[in-house]
Amino acid sequence: MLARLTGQIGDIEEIETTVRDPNAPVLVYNPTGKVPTLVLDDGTALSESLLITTYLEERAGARALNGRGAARWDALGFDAFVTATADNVAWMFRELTMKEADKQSPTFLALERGRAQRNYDALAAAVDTQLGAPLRTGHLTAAALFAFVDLFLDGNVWRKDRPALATWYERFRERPAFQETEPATS
Ligand SMILES: N[C@@H](CCC(=O)N[C@@H](CS)C(=O)NCC(=O)O)C(=O)O
Repeated sequence: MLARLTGQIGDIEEIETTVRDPNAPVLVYNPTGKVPTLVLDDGTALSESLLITTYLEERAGARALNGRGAARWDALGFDAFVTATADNVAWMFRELTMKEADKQSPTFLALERGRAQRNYDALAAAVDTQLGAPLRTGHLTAAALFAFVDLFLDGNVWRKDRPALATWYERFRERPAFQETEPATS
């Protein structure tokens, strides 16, 4: 999304890959097998979304979203919070999908569900602050988080009692950059 929104997508070759697969094409570049991975012209492989978006932001120059100085740190701090929320949700997803029901840890799931609810509350409060501000990278991360929860978990878990947050996401989904990168539903 960021490459599209900052006019850099034409400079990037997009390569489809599988994940959690010993033959995944991404393993040629990144031993973790994680997506996204951004490979630079000199072969340097960047892993972790926040690092990749920080690189693209620097490369975008005047088209960068996060501003400069204190505004940039505010935007990056918010993005890092949303990124951590997405990582926590991904742990929960793995516990639920990669273990038999009787092997799952109720303690772990209760802790992660509590953490997710706190973070969704903070995101709902941010509709009037960071999410309400001009477009910045944390908005992209939040939209990706909600798309993931809707697709793989239960969208009601973050929408319930948070109508302004749900409306924020519906508006974001109208962006072509979101629609062109939306995860496949089948
Ligand atoms: N913290 C990472 C998370 C990346 C991540 O977990 N991506 C998933 C997307 S499906 C993945 O590549 N999973 C493959 C695996 O767990 O082996 C980021 O922000 O880039």
